[in-house]
Amino acid sequence: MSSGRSLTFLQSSDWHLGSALTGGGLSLTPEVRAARRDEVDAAAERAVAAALTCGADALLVPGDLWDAENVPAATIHRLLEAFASFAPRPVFVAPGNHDFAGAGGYYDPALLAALGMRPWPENVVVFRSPVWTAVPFPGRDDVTVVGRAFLSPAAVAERPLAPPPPRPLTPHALLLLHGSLESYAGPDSPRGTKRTAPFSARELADARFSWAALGHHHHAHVVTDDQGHPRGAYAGCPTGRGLDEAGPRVFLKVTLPADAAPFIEWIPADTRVVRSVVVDVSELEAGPLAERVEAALAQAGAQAPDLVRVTLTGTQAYGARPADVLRPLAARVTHLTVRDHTEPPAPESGPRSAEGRFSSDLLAHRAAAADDAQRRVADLALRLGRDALLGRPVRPPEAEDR
Ligand SMILES: [Mn+2]
Repeated sequence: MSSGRSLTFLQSSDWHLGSALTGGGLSLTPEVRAARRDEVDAAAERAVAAALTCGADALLVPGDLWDAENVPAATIHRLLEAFASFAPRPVFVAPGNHDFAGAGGYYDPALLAALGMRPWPENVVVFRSPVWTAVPFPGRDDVTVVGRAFLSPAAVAERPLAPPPPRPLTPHALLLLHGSLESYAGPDSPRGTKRTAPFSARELADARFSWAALGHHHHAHVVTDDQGHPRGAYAGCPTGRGLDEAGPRVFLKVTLPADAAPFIEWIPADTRVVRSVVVDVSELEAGPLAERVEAALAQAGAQAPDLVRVTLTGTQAYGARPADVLRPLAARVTHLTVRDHTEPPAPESGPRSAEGRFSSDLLAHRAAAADDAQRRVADLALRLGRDALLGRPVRPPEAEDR
């Protein structure tokens, strides 16, 4: 099946436009959260710009374009305008479990008309049926695209590739699939309710498509066959929304040569990186503690635009005040939250002093704690109680986003 022509496309999915960004473990301030929401909502614009820049023939979007049914119409308008700006090049969309294509949703032309919104652009092909459907690629009779839609947010137990849809006879055959690769091992790997429409790497290779654009999981992951050739990939979500989406975010530029294996290039998709940095600060006083954390940030590659959570571990030197001494470091990045998971230091005084008895009581309490939360309460009581007993200022720590 020699095609004689190569095909290049950009792949991206799981934009989750309209995400609230209220969780994620970063304790974002209202200002940073608002800025980040706007960046999440700009994913389609960034994807289209990247596709144009790299000369892609098409944009493939295998699902979860928006986060929930109730995202604002303005967010969808922005998406439709971005897609329209890619015309006449085609965009192929396979709705996922978040942006499911049920009646009365944003994929329904009747809803857009009823809201007085612009229609879906003519260059966008949306797979609106839950049944595998094959469509031609405008202007390329050597390419066929196959996809399907989720019609509800409910987890799907059936295996979408057992059996697979028929492999079109054109030289290039693209598959858009939103579902859980069973061997995916990212931080959001398939378990519980996140697993939907499961399939194996073997099933994917056996379907014999030229390429499978995969959506659902949020970290980039390439699926290879027994020969080590890439057969498909998750591009992952292009805008890190929390610590489960830490690390660089990418769009995939995929080239299908006429007669060779697919070729993948990783295109930066985000202007910021969400980072989790863990630092052992055992026995470090104020100055050295700040230096240690600063060095850890530098080693992690933290840059000014980044959103960072630092977790302190080890034993905390008495009176180290990490929250205070680390405050100046916040200026190094756009957002810094510090989580103090240090253990209390050994008691300073003998058991005869009030402080010594207080400490050994609290340490016993801590040892008997049923869970982490109780242990943290005991740690805090110990720290604050000692300050009170010794006549030092008692300052409670900052609230944590858990
Ligand atoms: Mn998703």
